[in-house]
Amino acid sequence: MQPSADLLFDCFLELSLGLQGPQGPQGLPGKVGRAGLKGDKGSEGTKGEKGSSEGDGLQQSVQRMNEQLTTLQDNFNKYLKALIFTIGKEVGSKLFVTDGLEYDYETARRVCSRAGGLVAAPRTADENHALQEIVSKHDKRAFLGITDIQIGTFQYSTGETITYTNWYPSEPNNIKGAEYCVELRSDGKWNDIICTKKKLLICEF
Ligand code: GN1
Ligand code: CA
Repeated sequence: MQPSADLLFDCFLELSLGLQGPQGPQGLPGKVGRAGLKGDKGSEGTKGEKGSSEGDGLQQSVQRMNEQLTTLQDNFNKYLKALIFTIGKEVGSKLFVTDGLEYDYETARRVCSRAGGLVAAPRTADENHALQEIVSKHDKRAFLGITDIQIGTFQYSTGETITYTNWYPSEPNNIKGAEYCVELRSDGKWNDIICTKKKLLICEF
């Protein structure tokens, strides 16, 4: 898979810096006003700082900002690599992350939401494969962010009807009419399951 750390970095940067554009250049000085009446002699002022031309100052600021950006990008890439290596997978612009623990579906939803993500829901075979690798590594089946609690049709937690499936043969079988959630097995196949069972948490960001 082609890593998309650059894309994530762009998002990170945009969030860090806000959506405001860069500050514009300084305006031209105004016209010189008419001379006023002569005033009293003032007291002696404090000594000013050594002067430098405006152009030099601006160039130095840009250079400093470029150095800071390079450091920021290097650090971000390092943390992302460490994160993916230990607790997650990156597929396209999605990052799948687990805390290695098991929860019932409602708790899983709350935990992912509080972290700013969603319970992982694969929309492609590549995403499904990345999730399967996490499930295999932890040797625990995981909940997917897909349910048919609402209307009897499987939906993502966003409310959209699912567009990709990978059901195990004869699933979903809705045993006892009570299997409204979906688990991902270590073979990558899906099974509908009772939502109150505890399954591995994987969030997507
Ligand atoms: C069965 O055995 P297991 O956990 O792989 C069942 C599923 C049920 C599940 C409930 C073929 O799967 O449909 O959801 O138990 N599989 C079959 O725990 O009946
Ligand atoms: Ca089932």
